Amino acid sequence: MRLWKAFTRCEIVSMTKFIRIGIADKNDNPPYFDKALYEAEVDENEDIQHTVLTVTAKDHDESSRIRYEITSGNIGGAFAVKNMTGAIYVAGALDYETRKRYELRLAASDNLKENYTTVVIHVKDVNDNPPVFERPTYRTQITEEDDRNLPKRVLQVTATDGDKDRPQNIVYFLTGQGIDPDNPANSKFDINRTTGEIFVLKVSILETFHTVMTECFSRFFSMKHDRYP
Ligand SMILES: [Ca+2]
Ligand SMILES: [Ca+2]
Ligand SMILES: [Ca+2]
Ligand SMILES: [Ca+2]
Repeated sequence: MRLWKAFTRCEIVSMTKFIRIGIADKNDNPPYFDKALYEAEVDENEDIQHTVLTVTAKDHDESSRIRYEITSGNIGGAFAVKNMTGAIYVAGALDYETRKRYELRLAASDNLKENYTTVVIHVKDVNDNPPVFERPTYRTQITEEDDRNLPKRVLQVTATDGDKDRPQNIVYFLTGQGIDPDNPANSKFDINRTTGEIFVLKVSILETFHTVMTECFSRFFSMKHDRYP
């Protein structure tokens, strides 16, 4: 009896030890892309730094930090990728008339293993070229006294446009001396807006402009516009 009491009064310190068993996430899975091919479009006049698309790779290893890199197809350094996020952005001047399509090879790496995908970027045409006359200067001569059969066709000008894949709807018009845009009936010359044919309407001005006109004729139609902006 005495022994039992002694035992219950005794303070028994119990110690429990926890042993933490961790499983380290080994980097044994390569990163992977959802698709083997991604496609995107970008206007040819898009600003530098504009993000075209973001391609994200996944990885079964929680600890894997994925980095992205363009490995081929980036002709002229037109694009770049943010290596932490996979955001592909415009890095150089694009020009639809020079190159309409880029096929980039994009790598995702977890420092040990890597995987690849293809990113096709289509450059979209923008009306970014002004029409250009086939000749910088057009010259013609008109007989001063010849006032028969007016209006008289004296010249035809032709312009072409570097935006070859869009309608070549070029509109011609005249500006300068002898042209009254507010009241065309007062103009000395007229031009066919679609064909570029130029007509003399009034011959009386020739006394004044005969010599000047041959030198400055091209200035009369130095302004030109596309019909489609
Ligand atoms: Ca991994
Ligand atoms: Ca262009
Ligand atoms: Ca263009
Ligand atoms: Ca154009």
